Amino acid sequence: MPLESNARIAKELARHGYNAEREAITLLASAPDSATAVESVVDRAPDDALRITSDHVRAVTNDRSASGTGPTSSGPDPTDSESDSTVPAAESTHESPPTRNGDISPSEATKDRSPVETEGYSSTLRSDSNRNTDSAPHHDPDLRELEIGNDMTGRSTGTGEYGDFVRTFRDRYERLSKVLRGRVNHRPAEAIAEMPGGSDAAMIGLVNDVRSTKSGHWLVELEDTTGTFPALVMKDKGLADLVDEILMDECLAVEGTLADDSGILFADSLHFPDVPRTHRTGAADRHVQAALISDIHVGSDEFMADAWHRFTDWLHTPEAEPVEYLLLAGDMVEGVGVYPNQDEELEIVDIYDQYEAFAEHLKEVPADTEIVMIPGNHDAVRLAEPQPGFNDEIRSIMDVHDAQIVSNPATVTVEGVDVLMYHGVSLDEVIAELPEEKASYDEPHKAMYQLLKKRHVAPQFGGHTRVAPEERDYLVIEDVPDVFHTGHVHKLGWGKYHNVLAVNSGCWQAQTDFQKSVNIDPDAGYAPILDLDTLEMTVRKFS
Ligand code: D5M
Ligand code: FE
Ligand code: ZN
Repeated sequence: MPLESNARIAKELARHGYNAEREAITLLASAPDSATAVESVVDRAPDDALRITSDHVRAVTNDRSASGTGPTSSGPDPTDSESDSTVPAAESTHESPPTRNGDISPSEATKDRSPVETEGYSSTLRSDSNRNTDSAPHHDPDLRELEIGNDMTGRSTGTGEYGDFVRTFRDRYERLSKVLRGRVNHRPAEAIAEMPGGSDAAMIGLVNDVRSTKSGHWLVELEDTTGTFPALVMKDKGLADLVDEILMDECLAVEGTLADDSGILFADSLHFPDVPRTHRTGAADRHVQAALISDIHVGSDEFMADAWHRFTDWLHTPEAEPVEYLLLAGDMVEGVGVYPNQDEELEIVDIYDQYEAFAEHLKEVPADTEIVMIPGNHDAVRLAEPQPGFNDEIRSIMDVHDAQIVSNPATVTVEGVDVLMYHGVSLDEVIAELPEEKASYDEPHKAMYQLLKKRHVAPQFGGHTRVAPEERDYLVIEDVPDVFHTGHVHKLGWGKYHNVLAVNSGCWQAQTDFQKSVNIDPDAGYAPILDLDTLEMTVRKFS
């Protein structure tokens, strides 16, 4: 069996513990005798090399004259045969142009059309890699730009004391009220109570309480740094739709008229911090792409290894050449003790072994891919958000790829495109609390719109989403991102909200028993591919 594909060569090198540059693999694939070339490279790579570079390959191939032509059938690898049956047969060299999705409406994205633009890959790998040997654009690391923002790894100061909570909420209030200040002429709660009855007044505060009254109106109590003040939203004001969206502890502005005794504000309007409709997005100044994925769940019985291999195989094809970035939004491994009875569905029971296995899977990704990852609720870091980007022990296990490992949430600016990465635990809460049409598992991106509207990734405190107090509220969305990337709910969905592309990236884990019991049908084995120059998306299916 020849080593006839780039992907197979990558896998073979990974089996020997090596990562490889894409160019190195292309060179190996085009060697007259790929199998022998791979063997020689492995034999002769320096002991301390973690990745095979094109120089390593040239050192070997230049030693040998081009004595043979065409692929040879030597170098069988019995351990490698498993993946054969899972790779779609390569039948034609025709590459269908990926369909682009521009302004995708949310319903189009997940309901009215299949989200899948291209199935697997369709190119004949061997001939493509030959053809590409000379023309393959070299990845020039100098063209890359990747900057991390809002990373709190190593900066946790909270001790869980009362004062820490006060500081976090003050910071939330400060930064989000700033967003609202230009829109309403607000006064502190204390001052509003002193204003004459019947005055027009506005307040910005964190939602302290929201409940409906017997007569069908709503009482919304806001809190600022001076105190609390109640607002009454009458049912005939046409604000029901907005009231439906209110979550506890989020920052909100209310405008209205004070009652005669100045004890309550009759609301005329409600304002969320929101994203301006005029938000202008950044763009890369060359054609380059990022794969946005999450929820790999290595270690679970349901981890879809075959789909993962197909994905990483594809990354080695010429078609995936522009995919220079891989953004991973958490749940790298299945973890242990995350949910009741989870141990019954574990293939790997030790958390460190799970990360070792994950690292092996990561090695299949081309070595020159820039990787950024944040943790999720299944990962081995504290559950409370913001979650720091792993301890040194776990980092060293995952350190096969020079990945940037940062906190959840964090922002990544990739060649001018600001991507907000957040695992997404609060999406469960948004979906549970808001009406179906505003947020559902079938349209996870709509729940993401709500977080953008609130300019906070996890507004509610004390509920399903654990929040850790810190010196500042790292969960505030201070700067409007161009792309918002989450996972967690294991559903694929994307769409644009005020020019911001929201993408929930599905998973690599088939349906678990729990998911079956609650009718969650996961979208597993998809990779959304984002054009960083146009912000258009293509979703590829590997399952
Ligand atoms: O969660 C994947 C999705 O499934 C997310 O929406 C939560 C939900 N989920 C999964 N297992 C459970 C249990 N046992 N209880 C409650 N909700 C659950 P992930 O955390 O990525 O596995
Ligand atoms: Fe998950
Ligand atoms: Zn999760």
